[in-house]
Amino acid sequence: MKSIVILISGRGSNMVSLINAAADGSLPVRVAAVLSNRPDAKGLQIAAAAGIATQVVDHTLFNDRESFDAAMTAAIDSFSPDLVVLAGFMRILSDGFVMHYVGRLINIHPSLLPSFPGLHTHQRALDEGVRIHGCTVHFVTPALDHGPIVVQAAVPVIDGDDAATLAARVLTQEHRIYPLAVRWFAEGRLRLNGGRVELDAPQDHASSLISPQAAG
Ligand code: NHR
Ligand code: GAR
Repeated sequence: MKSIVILISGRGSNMVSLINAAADGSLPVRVAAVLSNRPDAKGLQIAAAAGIATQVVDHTLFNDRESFDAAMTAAIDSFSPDLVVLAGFMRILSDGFVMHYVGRLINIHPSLLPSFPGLHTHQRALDEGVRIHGCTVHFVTPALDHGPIVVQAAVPVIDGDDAATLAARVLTQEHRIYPLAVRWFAEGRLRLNGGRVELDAPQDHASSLISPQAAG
């Protein structure tokens, strides 16, 4: 079975959705470890309680991004994962880190990329007056939040929304599409082709999911 390492910085609800899916058999991967750059990340206790190895690489103890990334790489590689999964991980990663994991590093981002890369996506979506918002799973490339898109889910923006209500609506969809994307990876069905992701043998999934282009 393929194994994954999950990187978090905080609450870890996306991490929980992956751990639960792996536990109930709907996601055929082993969660080898959960790593955090913050010692106080709530998700660390949840992972440990689930019997998963946890490790902290505290970014405040490093002088620069490169040395933090080198320590993070060493910690990750000690578990030999097939896939590295960013789940609410809040540190921008250096080009060297990203290239070390090319094709096996994914992120979930709380907007419909390429709209709203970076931080504070829900408030920015409200400020722009968009009617449709959502989330994106993408392969990570050196260009922040611009890697090939694996799957997206859309939600409506509803009158009276604030950043918190909108974030909660998006988060529900994040918890659906991240296990789905990791499953597709584990099944070997994702192919990178000219900066786009193709999904081999597409099968039924909910209509709110905008799936990658089906491979021939
Ligand atoms: N690294 C690379 N090279 N490429 C990507 O696409 C990445 C990445 C690292 C993280 C997640 C991303 C998101 O989904 C992600 C994608 C953090 C920041 C940020 O500005 C931006 C985007 C993302 C994650 N972080 C600040 C920094 O200086 C710190 C913010 C904080 O600690 O609260 O690193 O949105
Ligand atoms: C999620 O909404 C995730 O998409 C977002 O932070 C939240 C983490 O929640 N990620 C980013 O903003 C990355 N910069 P979680 O810790 O409960 O999974």
